[in-house]
Amino acid sequence: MTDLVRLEVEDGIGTIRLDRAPMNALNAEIQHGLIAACREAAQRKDVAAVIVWGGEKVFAAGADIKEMETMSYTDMVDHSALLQDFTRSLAQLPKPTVAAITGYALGGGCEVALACDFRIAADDAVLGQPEVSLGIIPGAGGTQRLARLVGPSRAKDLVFSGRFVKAPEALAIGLVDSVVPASEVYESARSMMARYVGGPAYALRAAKEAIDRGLEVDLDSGLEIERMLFSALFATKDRAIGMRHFVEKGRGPAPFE
Ligand code: CO8
Repeated sequence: MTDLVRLEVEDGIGTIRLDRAPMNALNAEIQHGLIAACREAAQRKDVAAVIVWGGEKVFAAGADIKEMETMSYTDMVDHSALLQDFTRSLAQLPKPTVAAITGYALGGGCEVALACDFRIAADDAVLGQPEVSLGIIPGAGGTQRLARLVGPSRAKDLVFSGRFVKAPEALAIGLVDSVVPASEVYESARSMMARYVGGPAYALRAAKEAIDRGLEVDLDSGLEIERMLFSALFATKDRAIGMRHFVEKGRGPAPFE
């Protein structure tokens, strides 16, 4: 793993820390690093949930424009799969994830946030997909995940204009889930993820997969995905313990009681 992306684990929560001053510009090294960090977070039993965090000042100001500037079409044909793989590895991480957004989350930075399950933003955060101003479009899932999250017309407004969106508007349109004082972003993300530590990991994983895969298919196919995952959970200890606890005590076990 690169020093530019670290997985730090404490009390069951993994923090994927982007660390490339001054703006966490997402170069190829950071993209590979994020994939490796997601793989490690997915595999480690002591990680129940994941925060993506760029530090106190900035989440990420996008792909490294200086690295991209000299790339040709054929370079990008090879590289563009990596752009999508690194956000996909986050989107498919089989544990709850949250982006803790301070400062700028632009371009690829906004796309990293979009690949998380939830987004908590600082009150002075700024999000956006400004790629058109560079003569390109979002390339790490932004045209797809943004439209699914905020709807096609809002996504088109943001992508066509490339305008910067301040935290209150981001909250109003559903681009972020909550806005908190800048100094509290990381702690808010920790409190949110702490709910899942010690929880029924397979049920959470199945719930995430059913919702995310279901959104990509017609209703009947989605219901079939749900049915298979629902049935599979009857093979887990969590299911046996949870139901026994309810039958004996009249309620589900901690932490969801
Ligand atoms: N890439 C490379 N360097 C950057 C980037 C970037 N995205 N953003 C900022 N920097 C550098 C600046 O060049 C500057 O470097 P230096 O000190 O050497 O001159 C340093 O960071 C500080 O930046 P500023 O002086 O510009 O700081 P300001 O506070 O004045 O402005 C902004 C901050 C508004 C964030 C401004 O830097 C900016 O607009 N940055 C570019 C934002 C942008 O266009 N992002 C989209 C990039 S394209 C993209 O993400 C494509 C997505 C496709 C796939 C994604 C895969 C990862």
